[in-house]
Amino acid sequence: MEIGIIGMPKSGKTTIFNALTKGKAETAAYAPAALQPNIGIAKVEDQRIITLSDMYHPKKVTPAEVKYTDIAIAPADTTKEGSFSSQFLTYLSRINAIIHVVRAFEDEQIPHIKGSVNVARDIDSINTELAFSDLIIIERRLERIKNSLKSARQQERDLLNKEQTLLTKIQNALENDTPVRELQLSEEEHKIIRNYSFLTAKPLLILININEGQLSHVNSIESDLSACCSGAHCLLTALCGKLEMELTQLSDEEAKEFRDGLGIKKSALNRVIELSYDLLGQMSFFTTGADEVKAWTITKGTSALNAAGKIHSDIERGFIRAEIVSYNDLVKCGTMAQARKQGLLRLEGKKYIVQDGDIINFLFNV
Ligand SMILES: Nc1nc2c(ncn2[C@@H]2O[C@H](COP(=O)(O)OP(=O)(O)OP(=O)(O)O)[C@@H](O)[C@H]2O)c(=O)[nH]1
Ligand SMILES: [Mg+2]
Repeated sequence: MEIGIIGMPKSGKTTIFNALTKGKAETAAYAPAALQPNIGIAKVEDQRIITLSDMYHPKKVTPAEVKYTDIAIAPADTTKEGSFSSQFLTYLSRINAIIHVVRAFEDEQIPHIKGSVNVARDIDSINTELAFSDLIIIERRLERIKNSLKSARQQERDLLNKEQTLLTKIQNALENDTPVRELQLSEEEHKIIRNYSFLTAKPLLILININEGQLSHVNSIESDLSACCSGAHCLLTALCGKLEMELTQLSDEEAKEFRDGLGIKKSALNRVIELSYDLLGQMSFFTTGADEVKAWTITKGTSALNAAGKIHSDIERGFIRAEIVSYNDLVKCGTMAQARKQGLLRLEGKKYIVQDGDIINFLFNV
């Protein structure tokens, strides 16, 4: 699972990428962007894994991770509509979710490609580009369906008709500024369009990149812009990219002191990482022991059998049962032995749907 960070030139994408992944990719006020994407991993800070480590004192602690790609848009691509390069579109079609970094910081030293800072305009402009790309795909496909219908047999004709109706519905929605992610589609409809990887179908996190001076009214900035973001698969939050990147250079303690001084309660970065995780429909289960406490990332709705396969194919192949206790139950009991005593350690079969925070011991035989 991978999240692409996109946005207007010089909006602070690489700065935020560095902050998220503790990376050191080059950021620049004037130099043209490097068109090679930056790729990095962020660790999900999860209180649960800290608590479990305090319980088990393992040799190794492995938190969940999110992968980010920072992809610059060539400046030429943002001057007129429909001009995202095909290379850029190919990158976008591969990623699972989009973070759109929007510049809200004023800085005379850093020219904005459109001559001024205007958050709503920039959100709109990228949304339009993404929709434009989807519309082109639809137009081409509809044209091809029309041709195929001339000679198609009955069975094929039915399928083509279905697809034509669906694509026309999506086309109308896009023309009325409704992205695919907001449409209520049936399972079957999702299947029909899966291979098109529509860009407006991808979950979207809009990240407003503000200046330090704007931190005190971050809540009103977010609520003023809430109309730019609707539906379950779109989120919006504001952070100061430059400050967050600088804070990653400090020790955790120093960073906390600094945040406290500025009245920032929680690391904005952790919030972004958590939101990314959520946006991707991901959740964690844990394995615990004296050697390692580890968070495993799975998609919501994963069965115990598939979760076992995530750890090792042998465990999936030889799956007998899963011993499971929920995180909250374990914490309430204090130890695994106590949880067992109180009957809170359950035995579940292959089809059990793993829940967020389940602590699992797989029993298997190979
Ligand atoms: N004042 C201020 N400057 C920022 C902020 N975030 C980024 N910058 C500066 O803006 C310039 C561009 O930042 P980058 O992170 O390189 O932006 P980018 O979107 O990756 O730029 P391209 O890859 O060239 O499109 C750098 O000089 C950053 O230091 C911010 O929150 N406040
Ligand atoms: Mg960059």
